[in-house]
Amino acid sequence: MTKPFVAILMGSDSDLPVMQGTIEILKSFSIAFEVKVTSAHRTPAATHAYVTDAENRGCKVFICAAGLAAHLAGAVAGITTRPIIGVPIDCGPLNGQDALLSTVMMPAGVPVATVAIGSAGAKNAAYLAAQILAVADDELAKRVKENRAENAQAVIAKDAALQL
Ligand code: RP5
Repeated sequence: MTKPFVAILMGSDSDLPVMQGTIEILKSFSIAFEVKVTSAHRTPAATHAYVTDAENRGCKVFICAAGLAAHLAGAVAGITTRPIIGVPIDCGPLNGQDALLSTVMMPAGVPVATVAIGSAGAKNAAYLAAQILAVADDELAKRVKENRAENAQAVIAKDAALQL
């Protein structure tokens, strides 16, 4: 029996501050995860080996974050048929526009579900992974729905507290 988990891959440890948002949200849903620094360009063989091994050990969703010429999510999509969520990191002179296009513009047949550039995308990657896993996990689906309701309540409370 393998234990289901989410793998968070990032091209560099410099991506970690943004990807803390992913980690915190997966923790809040009690979703098991692993974090791996591995690069499509700098360590292609290690990336391939990790993805194959992680899938064999029960990885259900891969979240891949990279900046600049961000090919990590696409490279991982070419290795596994598990769902891939790509997070473009907002670093470098183009502030993540380069990473967004590199991540999202995949050829047909090798999809990457690409989220927004930077911290909102990092958080949405975790929410999206939770929603994917929740399709086959009623307890998790309940937690996801409760979280959505709590977030709505927080907005309503902020509106009520507005002092103009
Ligand atoms: C990408 O290059 C990484 O994902 C990172 O966003 C960017 C810069 O990496 P470092 O030079 O900071 O290691 O591959």
